[in-house]
Amino acid sequence: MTEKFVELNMEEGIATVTINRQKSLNALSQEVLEQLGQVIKYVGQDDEVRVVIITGAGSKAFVAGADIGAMVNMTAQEARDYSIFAHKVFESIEQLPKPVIAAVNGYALGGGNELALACDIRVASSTANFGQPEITLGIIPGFGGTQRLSRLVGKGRALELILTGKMIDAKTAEAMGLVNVVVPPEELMNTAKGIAKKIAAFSPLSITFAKEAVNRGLQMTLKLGSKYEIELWTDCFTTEDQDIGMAAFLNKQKPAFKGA
Ligand code: DAK
Repeated sequence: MTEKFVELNMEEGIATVTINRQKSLNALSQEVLEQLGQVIKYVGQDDEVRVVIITGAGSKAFVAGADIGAMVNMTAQEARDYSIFAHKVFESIEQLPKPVIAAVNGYALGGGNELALACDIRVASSTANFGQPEITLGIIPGFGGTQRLSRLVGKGRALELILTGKMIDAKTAEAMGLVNVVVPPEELMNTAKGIAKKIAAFSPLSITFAKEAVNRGLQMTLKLGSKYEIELWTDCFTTEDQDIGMAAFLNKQKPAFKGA
């Protein structure tokens, strides 16, 4: 029987996905990636799920990278296939019509940092460390790091991390915009869940539109992105939730969004 490396826990509309392969610091083998892809597909289709949190098991690592043992003897073709597959899984996270929060509990290196980058918001434990150490292995980031890191923190900072392979602590990651917030380890999951609950109370439709406008807009010129925003903003006015939200404000009440 295949070992289970990705666990799913549902609570009040929040799906917590835990990568659990602690003997290798939760490194991303093909099996882990496959299971992660399946779980992301599942939570995407489950209407009960409003927000997803991805974390790593244990206190040491979020994900310490792609599995070096599995890559050591790869041919170029196998490496290409592995990278294409990982890109598909990470794109499914980025394009999920629900927000995804990375709760980074420890090392987020290589593919681990790239996984956090594919999420929408990153909350980190003060004990977490970040880096793209691929250069030390004679390769480059291959799960989206050269693209998403530079878009998030800027070209200079991204290249500094990618070209030196150095590790940075959580506070440094926060200062460069790689991480949204840093908290003590014991507060990590509660902080991530607090953000998730806040988001889950809003209209899932406007949440989806907002995520899509930002993510797809970043692939476009400002002019085309602005046009795309106009379309999605217009779509908001076809929803019941827009009526509910604005009427509640005017009546000084709390809105009870329906997701319709
Ligand atoms: N893969 C496999 N095993 C790993 C691992 C990894 N990435 N990271 C850690 N482990 C394993 C260690 O080998 C060790 O196993 P045992 O010796 O106990 O059997 C166990 O986890 C505990 O690790 P350590 O003993 O090393 O623990 P320490 O506290 O001393 O050090 C560390 C923690 C995170 C600093 C260290 O383990 C470390 O430097 N790990 C490697 C981090 C790293 O370089 N990560 C980047 C991986 S490369 C591609 C697409 C994408 C990528 C590559 C190619 N294609 C185009 C195909 C992405 C690549 C990466 O992510």
